[in-house]
Amino acid sequence: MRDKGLSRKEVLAELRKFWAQDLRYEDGRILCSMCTDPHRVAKTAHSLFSSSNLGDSGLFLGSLRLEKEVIQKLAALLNGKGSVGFIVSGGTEANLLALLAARNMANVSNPEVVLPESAHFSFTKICDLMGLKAVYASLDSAYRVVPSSVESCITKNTVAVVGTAGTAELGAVDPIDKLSEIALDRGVYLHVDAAFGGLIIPFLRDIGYTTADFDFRLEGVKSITVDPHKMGMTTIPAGGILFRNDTFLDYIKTATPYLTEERQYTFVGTRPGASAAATWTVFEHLGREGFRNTIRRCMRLTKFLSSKLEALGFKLVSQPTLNIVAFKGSDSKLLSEKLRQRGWFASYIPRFDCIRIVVMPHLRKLHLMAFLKDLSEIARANATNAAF
Ligand code: 0PR
Repeated sequence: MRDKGLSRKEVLAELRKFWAQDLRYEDGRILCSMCTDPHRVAKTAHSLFSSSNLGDSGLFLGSLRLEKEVIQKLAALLNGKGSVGFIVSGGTEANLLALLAARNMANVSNPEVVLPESAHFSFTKICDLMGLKAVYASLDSAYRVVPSSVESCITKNTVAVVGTAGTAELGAVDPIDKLSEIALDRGVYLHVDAAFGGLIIPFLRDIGYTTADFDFRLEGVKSITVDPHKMGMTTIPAGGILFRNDTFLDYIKTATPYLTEERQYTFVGTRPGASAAATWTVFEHLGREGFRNTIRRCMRLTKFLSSKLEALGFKLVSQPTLNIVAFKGSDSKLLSEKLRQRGWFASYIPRFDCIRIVVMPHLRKLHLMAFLKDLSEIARANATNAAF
């Protein structure tokens, strides 16, 4: 640290140099992210609550109320009448809290968790951290977990089954209704990772798409991850964990004897009230109507992109269920590198040897048209060496 500080003007000028090196969502080059430019009202709310710490919530009662209201709104969206939960650092922490509750409830000596092969990598971290053995169930031709495979993975050591409503790689939605039946039948905890899909699927139904149940309407579902910092258009960090009811909280609580609250339920101690405030503000400002409109637009663009890609001769890995398009060229890895050279950040997904584009709210049709133009130029330029 320098001995004598810079003036406000000087330091901010220095800071802007770093800022200039970051990509901007609004430039439309970020095609690989599940985060997006937060809504303007979220940024305002975030800065207003920048000093609030929900880790000592007795000091920040307004923030605590905002968190409770946000959780109630999410619970209503996910049909959870008595649901309780927290705004946490992200999907990783939310999934961690769910498996912590499940493991502590089951209290077996060699705990195992049944995961779809498509489960997010956060579960790898969680299993490592918690000493859980991951047992992987296979996928069907649409990349959804096969219920009979899940069933055959369950043993007396299984503490939880996980299903995903909107996989990170393809946006696939597992048959949660079937998993719920299995979980009830075998007396196993079912957690749904709807980090991405949880703020999409409820609105898809409203705008005329047919979607299967994935939420607390299904008896077997004990907890759901749903992240406002993904399709909730709020500021980072804002993950969400919801439990079916408050009995689950007993299994994740930690005594905090000298704080204004006697216990904490989250993994992170000091945690931003700004996350709850920003999320509350977006929800109140946009309402269901605003979410429906945003999702309608993202889905239209998803359709536009996927049909243009097919017309260019690329193969879709699967028909998009959510606003994620995954496609293959004959050398997808090389193609993604060529795209990067032209300033496009699309993910290369090794598991499916494909390129993934997440059609987030910051993307406009003109961005996708520019992307398609570059893509077809790359494909044409390389047609002679049959790389694409
Ligand atoms: N579960 C699912 C289904 C997810 O998609 C993700 C993240 C998580 C859990 C973990 O959430 P956190 O990252 O909030 O802890 N999915 C994105 C992904 O892996 C995260 C992401 C976001 C990646 C923005 C890149 C990026 O630019 O693709």
